[in-house]
Amino acid sequence: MSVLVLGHKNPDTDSIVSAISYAHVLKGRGIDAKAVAQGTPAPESEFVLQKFGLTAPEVVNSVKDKEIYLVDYSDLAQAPEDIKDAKILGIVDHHKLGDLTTDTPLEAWLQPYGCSNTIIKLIADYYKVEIPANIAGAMLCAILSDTVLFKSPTCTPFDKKAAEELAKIAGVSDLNALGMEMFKAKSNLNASPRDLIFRDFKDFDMGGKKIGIGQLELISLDMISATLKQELQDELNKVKGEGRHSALLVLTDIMKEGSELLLCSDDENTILTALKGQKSDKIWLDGVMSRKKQVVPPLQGAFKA
Ligand SMILES: [Mn+2]
Repeated sequence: MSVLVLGHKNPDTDSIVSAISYAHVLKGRGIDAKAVAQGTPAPESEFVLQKFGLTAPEVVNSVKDKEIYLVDYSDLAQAPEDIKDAKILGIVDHHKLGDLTTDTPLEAWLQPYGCSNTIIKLIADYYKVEIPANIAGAMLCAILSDTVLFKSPTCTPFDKKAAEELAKIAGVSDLNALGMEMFKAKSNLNASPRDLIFRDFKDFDMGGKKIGIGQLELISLDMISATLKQELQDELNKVKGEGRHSALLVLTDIMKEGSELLLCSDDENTILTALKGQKSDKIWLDGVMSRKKQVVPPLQGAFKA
């Protein structure tokens, strides 16, 4: 039986591609591994898979009695419901350390880099596993996506170096052009307000409060009409009502390098203070591009029990 390589819920490009690239590296190490995912690819990931001729990982919702490697998360809230009945063999991640625990020793590769695929490139180099051109191209896209074309404050020199090396393997010469093509695919708003909110959405436990944060990265926020914005706010209010203390939607403008915040919360003031946002006709967070580095940590701090 193959071991499974599995990213987080509401998979983004890094999560989908990490499963594929890490399964490849594990195979190179003699481990029979299979990439799976907790959902179908979003438009950006679909573009990446198609561009480099890769197949979407099979969707898996249960991991009971399976041996698994986790990529791009270590939070229980991001894992399948029955993860406690699985054997976790290893983790590759670049987020804050989550609340998963294991019964047995595991292999953990955690680094504060901009992308899980940057870490996977280092693991491939460490074990001298060659990366084929198509997987290298997808890994490059994951780095460009997670670091927002190297503009996010999460980006490190390791991400740039890995991206350059992967671009060489993939035969990509213009990283910026590839990135813009990918973000154009990502800026697809042709979905229901609910699907847009949940396209890249994560629930966090902050001092016992369930706080859900979605993010949409767009080439320009001018793409969002006043009507759509109102529909997103109405839907967000419903999402908050589904057992959450707060629901946030971070609308990131890639070119302006900042985000507009939509919010529904039992305690708006604490959130606005933590994020240094001011409520006027809209909440603009200048320079905020990264949920994991600029949104989650101040909120965790504000809601610490
Ligand atoms: Mn990631």
